[in-house]
Amino acid sequence: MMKMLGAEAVIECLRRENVEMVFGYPGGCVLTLYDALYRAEFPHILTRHEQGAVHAADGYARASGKVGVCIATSGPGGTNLVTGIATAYMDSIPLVAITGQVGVPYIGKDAFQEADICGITTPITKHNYLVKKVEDLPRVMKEAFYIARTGRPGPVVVDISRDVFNATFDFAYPETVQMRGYSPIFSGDPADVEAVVAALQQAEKPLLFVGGGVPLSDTAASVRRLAELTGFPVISSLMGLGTLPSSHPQHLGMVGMHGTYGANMATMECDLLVGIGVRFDDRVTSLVKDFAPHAKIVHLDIDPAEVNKNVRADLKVVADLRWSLPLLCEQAAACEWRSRAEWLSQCQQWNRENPLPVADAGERVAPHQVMERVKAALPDDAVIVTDVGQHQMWAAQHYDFVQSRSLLTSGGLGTMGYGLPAAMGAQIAHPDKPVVVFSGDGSIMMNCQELSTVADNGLPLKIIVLNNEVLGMVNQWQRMFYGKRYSHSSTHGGTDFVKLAEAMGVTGMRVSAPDELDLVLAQALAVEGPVLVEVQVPPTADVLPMVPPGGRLDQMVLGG
Ligand SMILES: Cc1ncc(C[n+]2csc(CCOP(=O)(O)OP(=O)(O)O)c2C)c(N)n1
Ligand SMILES: [Mg+2]
Repeated sequence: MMKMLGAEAVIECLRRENVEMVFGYPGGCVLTLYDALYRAEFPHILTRHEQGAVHAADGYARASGKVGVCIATSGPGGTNLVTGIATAYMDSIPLVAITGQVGVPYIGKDAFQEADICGITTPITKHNYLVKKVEDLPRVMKEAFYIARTGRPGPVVVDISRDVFNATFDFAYPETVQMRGYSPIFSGDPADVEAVVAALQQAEKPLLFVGGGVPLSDTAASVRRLAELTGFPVISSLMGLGTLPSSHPQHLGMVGMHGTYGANMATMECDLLVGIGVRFDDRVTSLVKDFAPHAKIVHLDIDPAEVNKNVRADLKVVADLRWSLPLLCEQAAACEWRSRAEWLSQCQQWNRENPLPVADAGERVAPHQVMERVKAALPDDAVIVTDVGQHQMWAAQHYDFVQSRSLLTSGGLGTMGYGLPAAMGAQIAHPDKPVVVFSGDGSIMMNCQELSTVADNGLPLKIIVLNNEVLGMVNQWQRMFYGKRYSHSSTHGGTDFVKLAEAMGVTGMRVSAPDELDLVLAQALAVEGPVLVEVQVPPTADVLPMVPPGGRLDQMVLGG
């Protein structure tokens, strides 16, 4: 037992949880906490907006596999976290967000800077807590970290009254967690795995489908082993990219709205689809009734609520992939696998005959070229972080991700403004790896204040802004589905991104013609500190293929 202030206890809890960095922004209700941070010299990065802090914690978590932590004050501090918490929730990212709350007697009185952050975040957190008694603090913090990282990971909010920070008590950190109503599973039923192996054996046209659960559970090596043992083709959701490199002969690429021809056709033609850590998002399935119409569906997931949520499953294995995949591999290794070479070569042929269409860029730089040249200039362990829009899809299509956790992107919520702050977190997690952001002229503006944080902390990010002077993805939909009525989707090229970078203390560079690309990229990568490179790309390039909304996966628009 140690006597300490509630504020000091929070920091002690972070130490006990082996937290190495927190991202935050101070204010009235967390002043005592910040005073304790000052005295304890606990590692903390001051962002320029609370949304920056929460995305940074998220990027840190995605890159490292550890729990990300952010801090904000009550009221507007807490509400500024909301988009980031929802982003993390949709992609199952382990986060603990600590918010200050007004004094206990003031709660519910519309006190200055009061917002019901637990009420607001209930639908977008795995769990949340309001702490009104200092004695509850150690148990709540212990539970918060436990809930965030175990089972299907997710964000947890701990809302702490300022009175708790200011109270003194006898601190003791619990050794274990005991909660009624929460017991995350690890193992499943071995009989379910046997049934899956039997189905794999029988299928004529099997297809493995990997999603975000694979990087989250660090099981890419098992997926690869299963693929290579069986010889089955593999497709990936946006969140599963990096599980198998695009260059792997069995990997057909991304499936869904902007998926490859091969991945989408294979989905339509397969007779067995094995979903591994996926949630059958509508960007993958399009209309569910037309999704994988000939296939028996197998679903491997840790969350029983995912099974039969969007797509009915014929077979399921509800367990941690760290349990089910090794067992599946073990049993697969003991089987004879008859050749599916004909099926695999059919899948490969689809991709060969219909490669990803590339835009004609005219005088400007073609977006796919940006992805390919950046890839060529970077090592395989570089971390790529994207914003949301066309540039995100071009990165997913044309950058060859060869390692798990090498693509950080807001898949579920599609949050513009995610990229730059998430990359700060990734760079903190991996100080020695190159971290590159692909952003757009729209997205970068949503958290461009964080350029100042990047410069202040000397984070050597390389930020590549694909400037098409439009909210390109919106513009594309208006071009394709709204009679070219470009309602409020142009940014009119009004921003000088080089000057913006320089104003924030970040080196700015510009690429305005294709022949400058390699040279400027080399110059940017040679700079030790942060660099923003604006690349001028054409305003009317489309992301293709595209499955029009409501269409079937085999009804892709391929070109023109
Ligand atoms: C916070 C937020 N607001 C609105 C949208 C809707 N939206 C999706 S993509 C997009 C355009 C993105 O523009 P930009 O960052 O320039 O990327 P581009 O598509 O041009 O590559 C918009 C507005 C969103 N995803 N997120
Ligand atoms: Mg744009």
